[in-house]
Amino acid sequence: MTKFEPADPTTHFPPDFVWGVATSAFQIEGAPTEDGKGLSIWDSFCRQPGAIADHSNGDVACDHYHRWEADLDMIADLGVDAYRFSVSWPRVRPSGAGTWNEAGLAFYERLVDGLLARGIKPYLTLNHWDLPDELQAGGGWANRDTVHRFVEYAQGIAARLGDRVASITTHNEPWVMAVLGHENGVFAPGIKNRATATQAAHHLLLSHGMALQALRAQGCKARLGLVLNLSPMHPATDSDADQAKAVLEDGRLLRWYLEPLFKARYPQDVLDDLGADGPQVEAGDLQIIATAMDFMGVNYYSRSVVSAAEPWDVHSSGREVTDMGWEVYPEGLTELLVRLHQDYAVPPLYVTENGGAFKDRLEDGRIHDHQRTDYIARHISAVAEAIRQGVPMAGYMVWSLMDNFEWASGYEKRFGIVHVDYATQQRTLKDSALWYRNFLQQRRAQRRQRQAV
Ligand code: IFM
Repeated sequence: MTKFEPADPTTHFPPDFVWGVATSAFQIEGAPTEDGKGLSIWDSFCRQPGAIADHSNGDVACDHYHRWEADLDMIADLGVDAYRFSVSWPRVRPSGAGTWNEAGLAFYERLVDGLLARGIKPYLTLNHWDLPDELQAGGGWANRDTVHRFVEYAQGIAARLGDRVASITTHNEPWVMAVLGHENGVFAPGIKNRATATQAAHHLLLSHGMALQALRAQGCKARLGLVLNLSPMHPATDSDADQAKAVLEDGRLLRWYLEPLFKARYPQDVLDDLGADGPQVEAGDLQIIATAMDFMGVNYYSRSVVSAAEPWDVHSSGREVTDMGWEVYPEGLTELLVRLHQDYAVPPLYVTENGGAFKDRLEDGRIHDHQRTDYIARHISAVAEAIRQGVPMAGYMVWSLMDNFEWASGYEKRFGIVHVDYATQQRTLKDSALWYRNFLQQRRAQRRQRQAV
């Protein structure tokens, strides 16, 4: 049973508010070399001993490359307005440069047309982390050339699909690619160097701004934006040390991206902290990064609690946590959205990812995932509260449509509202999916009633 009743779906959300579900290419597609696809940095990273908790890889994942039609029927059955997915860059341009792969392009064309035929808006992401491996051999995101290869890729996809997709997101979560991929080395490409990470972050932002300008110049009709992973940073205590640490961490996760995007500058406190590890920025880069977006996506899962001494132990705090060990903290989503609205000239905002990994049990063909349902309902209410406080919210998307390859955690963590049996590839709607479908049905019914009065 849901512990927390969500906000009234009709009164709190604008009529054109978009409800969706989200996935990404590497996490669901499989078929890593089929029909001419090239390898990505994640294909290679999975082969590094110890990189993935359960020693798995994306070779099969949810086999979506072969099951896409049934998956689209399943999405339509949920009654959502939109499906957020990503294009695999090495599937459409195997080396990241040079020849395009027609079979790969045709796959995404079928996917987009299939969504439209089912009345679902396609929300396309260009880069959800699976950089072509050959570009990594040349330095990847740390090399400024990759910026230009990305712009070419964006132009090619927009020329092919830009007339049919509702939106194009350049990058999903640049912080994750830069910091987890290049500083901590726990994600592909597995580099551990802070200066490399900072340079990669700058090139990701630069390529975003350049792509926006290039796509607008070619007359792309889709709405253009970027998706950031953001969390409020709370000091563990009132001590000066904890508060100072929280400000710096806020700089590294939030302001490092928000300040260049909306104020054409990097935050000085973070630059000071980076010292010689700061990025090489050429004249004009920051103005390009600050190119106006049509929308921005926020991926929210939890807050961060920061301590200058010991890392804060969420488990001994008594707070509810997900299977990822992330605190369930819906009020942080309202806090974050209100802050974005107050501190920056943000365009319409989407929550482009929100959801929880929990240990699911299949019982008599059902998955009673009350915690996930509760998590989603409470976060939807947090969005409603942000709207009430004046934040220009445009949509909300559950992460994820279905269980999938959760990066370094492999298949051990399940985020889906649809259960995937990886042995048989059978999909089963969890109770959270049934709840979401019912919530959306109610919203439609109530809207019809109001219109009739
Ligand atoms: O699975 C990921 C997704 O690819 C990016 N955002 C966070 C999710 C959960 O970890």
